Amino acid sequence: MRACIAFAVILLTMACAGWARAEDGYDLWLRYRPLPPAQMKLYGGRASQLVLAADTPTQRATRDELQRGLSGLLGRDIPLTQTVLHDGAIVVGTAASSPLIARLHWDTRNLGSEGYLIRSAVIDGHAATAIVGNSDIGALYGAFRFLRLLQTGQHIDRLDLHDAPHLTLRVLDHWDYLNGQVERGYAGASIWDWWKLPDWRDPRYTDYARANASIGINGSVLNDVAGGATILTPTYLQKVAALADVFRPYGIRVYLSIRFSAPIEIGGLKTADPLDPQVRAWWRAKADEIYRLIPDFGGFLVKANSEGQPGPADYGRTHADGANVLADALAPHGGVVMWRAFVYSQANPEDRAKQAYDAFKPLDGQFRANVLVQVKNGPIDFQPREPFHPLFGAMPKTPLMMEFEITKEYLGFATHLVYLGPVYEEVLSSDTMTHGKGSTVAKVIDGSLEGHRLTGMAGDANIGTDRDWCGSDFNQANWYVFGRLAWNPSQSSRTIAEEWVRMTFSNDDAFVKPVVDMMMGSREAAVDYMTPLGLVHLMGPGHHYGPAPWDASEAEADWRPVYYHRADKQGIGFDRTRSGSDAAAQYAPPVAAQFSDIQQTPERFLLYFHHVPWDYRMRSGQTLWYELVAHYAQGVEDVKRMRETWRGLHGYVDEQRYQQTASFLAIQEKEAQWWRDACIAYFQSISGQPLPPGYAPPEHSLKYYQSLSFPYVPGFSSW
Ligand code: BDP
Repeated sequence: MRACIAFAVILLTMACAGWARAEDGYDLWLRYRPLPPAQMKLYGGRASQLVLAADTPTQRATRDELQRGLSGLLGRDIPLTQTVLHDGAIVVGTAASSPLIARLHWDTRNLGSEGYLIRSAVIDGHAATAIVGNSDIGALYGAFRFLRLLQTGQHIDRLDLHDAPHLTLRVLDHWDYLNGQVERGYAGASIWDWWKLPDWRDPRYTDYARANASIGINGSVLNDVAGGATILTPTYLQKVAALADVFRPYGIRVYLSIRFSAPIEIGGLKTADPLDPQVRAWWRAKADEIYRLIPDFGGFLVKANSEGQPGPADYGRTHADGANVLADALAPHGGVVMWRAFVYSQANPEDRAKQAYDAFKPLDGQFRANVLVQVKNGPIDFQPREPFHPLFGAMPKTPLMMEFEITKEYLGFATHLVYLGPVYEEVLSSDTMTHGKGSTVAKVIDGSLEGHRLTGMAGDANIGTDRDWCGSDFNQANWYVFGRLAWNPSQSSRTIAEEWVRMTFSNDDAFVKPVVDMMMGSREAAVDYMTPLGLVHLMGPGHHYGPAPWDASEAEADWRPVYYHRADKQGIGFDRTRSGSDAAAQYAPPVAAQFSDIQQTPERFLLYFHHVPWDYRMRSGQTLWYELVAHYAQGVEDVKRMRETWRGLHGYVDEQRYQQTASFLAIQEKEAQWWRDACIAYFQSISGQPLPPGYAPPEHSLKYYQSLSFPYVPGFSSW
């Protein structure tokens, strides 16, 4: 009896500790805090023993994760055995590693090399759960899924589920420099301690790998696309190899961004011309050197001939020539090239929105089989809202890889609560119509529409040395949803948000529902207070902090907000129809027709495609000017509501995370108001229109907003 009471006290203490103990966010969604007692009891009988070989590094990682997770969630250690001793065994592995699993003779052909199945079964006369993959990595993914079932309060009896990734490459792109700075990073410095590598392997690298594996990310590009060539020198390749060693058990390959002119800078050659035999030989030798150190090296990511980067055009060669020389060097080793289509040049007077399509579409069919062209979600540059990129569906012979931005460069940096799931889902579910109705972007990138086997999605990471990794608790959701959508781009971002909230904060429905609603509405709020109705690129010059729709200070025309909104006395918006740049014509005919016709264009893209008179009648019956003001005001109202929602949730989460979110929401409200006021003040100065009745005038004069300057904005310097 005394033992029972003691046990109950321990359970209670642990449950309370899980609720009350301050948390710093380090554990991400892998918190494994004790479940409520009722749930613990429910699961207890189903998780009493772990049957798992631990002979390989991945098997050991799987064992460690299950032991950590189950003991944390259930409040007791789960013994590890090699045979099933009683009911409640969890049998994990592959047919090759586990005779028990081999004896089940389950058909695992549709799981591929990374999929898994989780099934309730009777094994050796005992009720058990089997987590099975065709590879150790598949089993590891299954183990994370099993833990997620517990974390999110699902039933685990009568399980029969299987899953496999829809995309081959699920990659984080780190914009990290070797000096520790992170381009557009708002969560501290780079987590790669290049100086101390390869000798010091920070345990954080393992936690990074665990977090990625838990959501199926299987690649990491370690350095920024605009970095130098030093990463390819022998000293740095040793460091890269050390990281690869840490990541390998978790199924994560390393990739490197390379500088196209590396053969000159570190190779001593006079040219980097991709058709020069010496250059070709240099890249081959470099690839051989890398693979000697890192046998499973993933490949190269390249930003060429864009924003000042060198590239094949410097030698009169095409992007295909440039990509292919690298592809040929990597091919014998199984590596790939991810060649970015984020290409535009100020020397080109054409609408920037058109330039990537113009440069790449004619090259369809000219890339080697191990090249993916990596395309940003929209034609401009990760704006709060853009239509999908017209290249999706327009290069059927080339695998196109999606690039999303996870770091919130254009969506409020670290502090604004903006869940990016709806940004990603909106683009992935867009119908390109390139192969008839239903040709969604998701089907282009998962290869099903055009028959590609090599497929991928990249996300520009929001990770840094902050304890919470991402600069705020809610930013972690953006890393999470990216990984989950890279696994299967047809999933619902709401479902993923719910999963994340349950794991990160609480399983209590009274908390989950309002928080998920708040997250789902947060992106539209940001669009409203920043760039409503299809506006883009109104942010401050260079650092991209705050509103500056008036700005024309940048040397390059298409870095200036005024280039994008084109507001004048008559109206506002960029005419991308036939009477303007005709960028709309880059879409498949039915989509082009829709975007070219002001009546048919969805109002969320109105000013992206049309220059519209201020007194134009919107679908609501109000004028464009009225609606513009109303959207700006709505954005601020929405943030106020988000704050109220959060205020009502005090007590459901630990104080530390509660308070930080509350403070960040206050910053968001202040900055949303600033965006609203500055934009209305500016556009009013152009339109000359009176404010619609009921809308408060901006707090300050336009001059005041224009006078603000921000010399030390994070994530940006003149490095
Ligand atoms: C822009 C960022 C810049 C990146 C660039 C890119 O402002 O820092 O280098 O994208 O993706 O949005 O190359």
